[in-house]
Amino acid sequence: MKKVGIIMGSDSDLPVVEKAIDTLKSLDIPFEVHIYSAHRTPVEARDFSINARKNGFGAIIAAAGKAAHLAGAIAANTTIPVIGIPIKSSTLDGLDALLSTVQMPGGIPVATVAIDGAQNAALLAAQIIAVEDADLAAKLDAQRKSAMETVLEKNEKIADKYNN
Ligand code: RP5
Repeated sequence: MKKVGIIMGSDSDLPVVEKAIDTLKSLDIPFEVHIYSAHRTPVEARDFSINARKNGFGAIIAAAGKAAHLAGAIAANTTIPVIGIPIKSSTLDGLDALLSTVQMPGGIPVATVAIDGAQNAALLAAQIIAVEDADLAAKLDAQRKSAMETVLEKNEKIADKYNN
């Protein structure tokens, strides 16, 4: 199975990024985690992305806050799908990171999830890997079904409480 690369701009992003790690673990998807910054370690971020395909990655998650160029800088050097997580780590509550990540110019796509949306980033990476992996696709379908059943159980409880 292809690996997912998880890159964060700083170790201060880890509390959010851990949700992506946990989600990939729950699906038995192999991954690598690194701290590379578009601004503080641009050479390492570039080297990772240039070599990502030959190193067996099928999707890359890039999490960064503030002037969050990490996802775009990685996407500039690979055609492997890049998913950006804008991190809420500043006085602007993540809106700065959201706009920096989502507003990519034409030609270099970054799939941007919600501010601190680490779980969805991991699920989207899993769905990308699952295009060529039927077992993983079945696991994702089962997870969706279980989540749907949980909501329907809650619906029954709330209906019992208020609709009689
Ligand atoms: C960004 O700046 C990082 O991704 C982090 O969200 C933010 C703050 O980094 P630290 O100053 O906490 O290392 O590059």
